[in-house]
Amino acid sequence: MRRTTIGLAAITILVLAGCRSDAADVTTIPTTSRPMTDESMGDMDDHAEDLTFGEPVDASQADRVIEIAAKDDFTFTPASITITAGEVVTFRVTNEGALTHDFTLGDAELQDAHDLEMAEMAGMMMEDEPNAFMIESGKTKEMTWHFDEATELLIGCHIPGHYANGMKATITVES
Ligand SMILES: [Cu+2]
Repeated sequence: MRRTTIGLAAITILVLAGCRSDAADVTTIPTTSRPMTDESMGDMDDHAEDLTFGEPVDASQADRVIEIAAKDDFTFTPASITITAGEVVTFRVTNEGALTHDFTLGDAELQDAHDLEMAEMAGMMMEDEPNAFMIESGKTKEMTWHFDEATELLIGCHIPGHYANGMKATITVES
């Protein structure tokens, strides 16, 4: 019970404060690259409750890998991706620019909300979340996601100014 209470409190802080790293100190949000303990899975489930477009899963379950490049001209390459509902996809994202970029998976509403939060943080580094991470210049990070139903999603970069400059890619999940 105690862990559940702490988890809910952490989620509330995250929702109110966006991606503040001090909130993440309360409950470390796991990435798919970390080992899955019962506790980290529980926390991931708590946080993923708000996400309506599938769920993060372990990289070993991936049906395929999609390589994505993030660049300083505010583009993701490829700019559009088609996925079939039910697929598990690993996004392998390489920052080919000199700037830090962000990779956030979500629908348009989530992207808009996240962009406001990141603007308020004025470029602070944030902890990885199940559906979002920051990537430093030259680095590669992975996210593995189970897409469970047909929908229209976006990948967005929310380093202040980048999303407004068009740093996004579309994901069409077909039935
Ligand atoms: Cu960017």
